[in-house]
Amino acid sequence: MLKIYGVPNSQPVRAVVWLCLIKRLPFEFVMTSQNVTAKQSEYLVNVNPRGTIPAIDDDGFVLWESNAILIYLAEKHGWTDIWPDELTARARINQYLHFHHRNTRELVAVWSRTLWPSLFNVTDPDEGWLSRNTFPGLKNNDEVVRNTLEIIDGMLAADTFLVGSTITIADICAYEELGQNQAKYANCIDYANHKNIRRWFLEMEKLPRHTEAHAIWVLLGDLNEITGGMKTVARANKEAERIWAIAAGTG
Ligand SMILES: N[C@@H](CCC(=O)N[C@@H](CS)C(=O)NCC(=O)O)C(=O)O
Repeated sequence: MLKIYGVPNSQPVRAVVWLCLIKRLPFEFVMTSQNVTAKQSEYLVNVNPRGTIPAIDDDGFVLWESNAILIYLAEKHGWTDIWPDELTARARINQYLHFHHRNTRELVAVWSRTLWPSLFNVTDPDEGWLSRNTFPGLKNNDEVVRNTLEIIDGMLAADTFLVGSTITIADICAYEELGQNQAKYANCIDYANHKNIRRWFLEMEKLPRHTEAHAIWVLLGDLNEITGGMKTVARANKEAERIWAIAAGTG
């Protein structure tokens, strides 16, 4: 059976897991922390030399990098609804997937900077504390985040989804980074000026097993209010893992 390595609070891990849950593809989830398990030689040698999550082992075929995994699964199982075989549609999905890495993915710096001070009860952290303890992001992170939101809002003004009128891999990938920051979940990005993104959030919520796939968002809740150090995050990940196992039919 397909094995997926990762933790539920990882955005790219969730993209892979949610796709499998949407498609009812059975998988075994292997809890793998990015800082410990994924940096041990067993994982580095046998799974991913870069030591990141997600990675998969599909009956002996090992692959890492979330977007490569999404495409591999879609091609293997012939999911042409979310990975259309039409040349220009695929090209535009690929365009988004490449753009994602140094643009949308940078939103995680905002998420991380909101989470860590509240988790460790540090009020008024200075730049030094933030750069030592949180995901650093690009130097011009604020600008990258602002531009990214404008570009994505523009794409969603032109089309219902990021590429055309139906959901594709691009939406699943983007949603994990954007959706978690909403006021009702992590509460760390204000989407008031991005009405097309807000409309798209509601469309994405209608997809199968949205609730189960994103249980961690509710378990962690508002990142400004979290207390209890790393134990809180570990407990939430454990509970979200249990919910995934039930949804995948392995729990
Ligand atoms: N480009 C990678 C990014 C994966 C990634 O950044 N994963 C994080 C967890 S959310 C990680 O493993 N970080 C550990 C590290 O960078 O060493 C992908 O899409 O799979």
